[in-house]
Amino acid sequence: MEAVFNAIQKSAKRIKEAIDTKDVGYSASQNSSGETQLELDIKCDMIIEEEFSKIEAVNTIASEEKEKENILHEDGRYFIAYDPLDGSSLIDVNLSVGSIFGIYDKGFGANRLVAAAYVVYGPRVEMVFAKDDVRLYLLQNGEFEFVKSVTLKEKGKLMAPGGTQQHWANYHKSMIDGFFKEGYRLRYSGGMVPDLHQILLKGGGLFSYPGTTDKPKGKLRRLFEVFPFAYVYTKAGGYATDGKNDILSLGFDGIHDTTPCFFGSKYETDRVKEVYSQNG
Ligand code: AFP
Repeated sequence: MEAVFNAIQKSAKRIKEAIDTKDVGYSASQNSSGETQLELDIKCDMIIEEEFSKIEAVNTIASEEKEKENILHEDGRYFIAYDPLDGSSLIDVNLSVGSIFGIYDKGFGANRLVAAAYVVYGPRVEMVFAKDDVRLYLLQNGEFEFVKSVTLKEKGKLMAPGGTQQHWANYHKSMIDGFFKEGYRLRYSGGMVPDLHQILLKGGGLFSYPGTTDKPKGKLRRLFEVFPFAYVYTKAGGYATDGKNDILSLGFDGIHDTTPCFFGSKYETDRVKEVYSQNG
């Protein structure tokens, strides 16, 4: 695991350099979700693949940017699913973006997660690594330095409601309105890494990306985005649900499968479960 942790750090430093130096142009290819890939997405994907290729413990990698998984070392135990540059459409407006990693043992699946990590490229570069607990690191003078362990409070103050409101279910809209009536403040940038990072570091709240009439299975991908953040939030003392089930109990159909998802502290996620068990 130490080697995987180091590879993530090396990748993050190289990605930060690529973000700072590379021209952002559009490539001709499309990823499996049909989005036009930014050259930078491809560059970041290659960086991570290169770093994991050097580690014998890494059996297979699956990238949000590639249609299929890729076997690296048949005798390795770790299966790693990653989103190399989540929120990359925010780069050209200079908002924060991130990389997400789910580290799975001997095969993919939420119940096989043994660690998860993400990196935020913002005014500063920070990394959160979750294994037994959740730890925050800051990139300073070329090295990631441990800052502190992170835990969520029982109840927070921030609300990050994703998905097109026009397509929300009525009960979902009433639930979100209810939180705002209780005094929650809106914090939504359109990048799940900085949005979830903010809620985590400020002690709690709710990030939601529900199933909607246009996207009944939500937008966010299970293996690359949802399972890793569910692991981080759960280890920090919070919870992640698809509305009814614990995210970490879910299966998946294909590596690009998506799911509705809600991440937060206990108070807010209990409310989600209550509302969704009575509706939908
Ligand atoms: P991009 O990588 O295409 O910018 O998408 C980012 C993302 O997957 C995730 O980071 C956000 O939480 C979510 O999309 C935002 O989606 P909406 O634009 O529908 O709110």
